[in-house]
Amino acid sequence: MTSSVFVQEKRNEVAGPLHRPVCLQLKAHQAAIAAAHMRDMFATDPARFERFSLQVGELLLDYSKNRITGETMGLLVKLAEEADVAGWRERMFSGDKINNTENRAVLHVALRNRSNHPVIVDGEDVMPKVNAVIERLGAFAERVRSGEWRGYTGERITDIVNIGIGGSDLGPQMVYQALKPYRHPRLKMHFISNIDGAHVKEALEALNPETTLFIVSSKTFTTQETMTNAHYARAWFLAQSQAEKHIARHFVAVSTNRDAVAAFGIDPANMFEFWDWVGGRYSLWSAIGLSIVLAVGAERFVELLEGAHAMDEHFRHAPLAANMPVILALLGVWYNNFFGAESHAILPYDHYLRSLPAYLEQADMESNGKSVDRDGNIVDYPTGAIVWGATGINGQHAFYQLLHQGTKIIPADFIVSIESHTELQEHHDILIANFLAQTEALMRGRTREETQREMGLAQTGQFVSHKVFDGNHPSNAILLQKLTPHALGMLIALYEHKIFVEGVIWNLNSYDQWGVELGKQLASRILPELHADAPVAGHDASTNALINYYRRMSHPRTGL
Ligand code: G6Q
Repeated sequence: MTSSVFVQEKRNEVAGPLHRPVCLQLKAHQAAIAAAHMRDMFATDPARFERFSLQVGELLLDYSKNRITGETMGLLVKLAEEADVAGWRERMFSGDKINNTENRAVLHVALRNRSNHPVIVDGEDVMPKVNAVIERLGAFAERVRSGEWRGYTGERITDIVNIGIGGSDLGPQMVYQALKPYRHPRLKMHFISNIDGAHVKEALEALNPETTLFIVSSKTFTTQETMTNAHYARAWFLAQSQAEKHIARHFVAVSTNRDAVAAFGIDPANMFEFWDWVGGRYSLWSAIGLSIVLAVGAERFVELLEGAHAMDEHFRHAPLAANMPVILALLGVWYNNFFGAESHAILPYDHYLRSLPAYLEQADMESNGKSVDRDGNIVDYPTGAIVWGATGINGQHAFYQLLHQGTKIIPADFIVSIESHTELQEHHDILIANFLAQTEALMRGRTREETQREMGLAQTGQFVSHKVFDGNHPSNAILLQKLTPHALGMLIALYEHKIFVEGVIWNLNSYDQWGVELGKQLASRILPELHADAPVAGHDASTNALINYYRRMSHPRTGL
């Protein structure tokens, strides 16, 4: 049996969550409103903004520039009810093992459970150990920040290098960048993730081993890229310090794997732990956030946790129809499954949020980029969107052409802060004006008549069609009062829960990532073959030829 026949047979067995009666209603409703233009929806409903916007703490979500009506939202909320979003939400918060393929609870919410009510995993309340680690992180960071913690020659620490990848890199790096205005003035952060030697080499070139502290961040402490970079950093450090006893002052670890940390030579007293119920891409709230605590201090880190907790509370208790993460998720499903949208753009109008798109690419696509549902059935409906983006203002001068006049439907989130961290008010006003103009332009477009009138183009010969904007392109606007640790915590948690709700509706396990395994396995097979004596023949013709080409062509460099 070929695999494609197998897929076909499995498909036929599956009814799937997108075959619910409410989905048929949604399908019919989509067909009925597909041709409706948002500019008409606004024209006929002066209260559209009030109806389709929501404030939670210092976050305002305006979702009125979407191709929705009151009926759309009613049906989508019904879909959320039928998918039992409320039940799954409670299962997550109460520590049920909803990550079924790894038999794990999913409790990043416990890491920021500032109200401290017990969260039970395997009969044990995890809150005391969560709180103990937050205390330890804060105490350690304070010693480094105050200058009490010194390097082996008695110098203050000036540079901190986080070595990690994926979830052990993207979250802390994004948050550090976002909270730069709050950073310690004398501590510089560096993040090394890439196995390309250029990354570690370039980063260390500028550093002094006497004043550098390394955080080896790895949940498993077996990740090849991280461990290779960590061993290189260790050798770099020893080349100058000359004594293993000094490692303890310059290397700390964040991991769940105590034995591997000790084997690396890091004093287990300098290991900060977390637990298997924290997924990598949801781990910035855990000890993986040590670089954040070092940069902004324990107090600010707690404010970040408090912000996330505020969003957790909203998500847990607000009715589905007035629940910010649920609304974002339902809109995601609406475009993904009923309009055939393939991607979703994240467009921060905030220099400090420039790494948010990369962070959300992982958070979303590693969670919901799946074609098998939680029960092992192959799905017959689209799941996770392709998430992408960049800072909005730069995008305007680059890829926005396609958003405005391309043939694809690309729902987009526009994110901005009302108060800037700089005093450059003129810059900020221009930024805000562009933020507002873009969502307006995407929604309204510009008709042929308007184009001719506004541009003084009388005839079709003057490329009028090229200058017309169809509009009707959906967007959300998310406004933060200011990019504080609290607001950032809320924003990240908002997206985490959006991803969760979409996963529930698609009946996915959003918390495993089996799709990253095959490549790792093949790479470990190929690695020794790169320098094999005889030509390699065990792969397909392309892979064999490429390995052998590399063997031949890299000889001059390696001297073989
Ligand atoms: C995230 C993934 C993945 C992981 C990295 C690093 O959810 O699991 O990105 O974070 O592979 O893993 P370690 O922390 O174990 O080194």
